[in-house]
Amino acid sequence: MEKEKLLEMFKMMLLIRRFEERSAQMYGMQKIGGFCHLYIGQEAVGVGTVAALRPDDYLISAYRDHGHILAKGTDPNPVMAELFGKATGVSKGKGGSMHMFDVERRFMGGHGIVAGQIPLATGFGFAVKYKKEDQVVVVSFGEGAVHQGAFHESLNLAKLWNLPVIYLIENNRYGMGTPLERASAVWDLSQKAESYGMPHATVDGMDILAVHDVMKKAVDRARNESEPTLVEARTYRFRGHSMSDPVHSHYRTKEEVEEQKKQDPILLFKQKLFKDKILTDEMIKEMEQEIKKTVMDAVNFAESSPEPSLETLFEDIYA
Ligand SMILES: Cc1ncc(C[n+]2csc(CCOP(=O)(O)OP(=O)(O)O)c2C)c(N)n1
Repeated sequence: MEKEKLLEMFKMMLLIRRFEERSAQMYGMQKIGGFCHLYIGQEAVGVGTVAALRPDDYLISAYRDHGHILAKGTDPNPVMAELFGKATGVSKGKGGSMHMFDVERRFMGGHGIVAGQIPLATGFGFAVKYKKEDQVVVVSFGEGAVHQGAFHESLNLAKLWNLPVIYLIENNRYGMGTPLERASAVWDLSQKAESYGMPHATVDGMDILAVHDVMKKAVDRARNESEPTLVEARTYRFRGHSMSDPVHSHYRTKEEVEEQKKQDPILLFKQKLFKDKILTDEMIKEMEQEIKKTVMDAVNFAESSPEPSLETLFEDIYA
């Protein structure tokens, strides 16, 4: 991969991390309300995936979606404004953290119902094939979603009709406070694809280049052969399930979280880029300064934006 692309990927991971750290601070100051699930620790999965896509490919995710929309290239200003519930937000301030959306960049949400986005992705895949187009659809979801019927129905149809969809499990080991071992009879989740005769792969979700490689193969298979793939990325979330869940809750130990932080995907990628002499301390310093400004500009933009007006209360809703 070219040096520029590697640096771009590194910078995107850093932007997502700093954006979310600031969001957490704004949440604490009650500038952001409602549900808010941070992606901190999982950035390599989203950024590595998007790096394997074309801009016109589709990405759709669950409620832990800030990283996905930023990785897809959406301006941080309307993303932060959405968190603040402002009219200038990507969903006009009516969706909030869980319901980011950017049709232009083919980011199709932001979905609050566990596994709700999986059949939608299958539908996008069907539409692409029906219209004889060549985009690829990636749907990201947590390991908790694998036990929903919608996952199994989707995989069956995707293989039956050979749809260009990649089902991406972001296995961060916990569905809220429930570890995978307490929820799943099978721990090797990509095996689930075997029931449907679908190709599958498992990847270290803390290693952005490994994620990119596996996704690239799946993307090529989807685009060139119209064949779906199930990918399990093994990752970890460093923060609580949502802003209402403390980092060190009763379901995991402080030691476990600290141990996992040694595998911080940003740290690992940084070490690799240093070793390959692509990145220097000076460059990181410059990036950090630029990102800090980008994030603060987004906060100021959100802060100074208007609330959605009362007249728009019944717009953009189905009833
Ligand atoms: C259908 C449905 N059931 C329950 C919930 C409540 N809920 C929200 S998040 C969550 C855990 C999901 O875990 P996972 O899919 O692994 O994703 P993660 O939060 O780890 O990213 C649950 C049970 C919901 N939103 N939707």
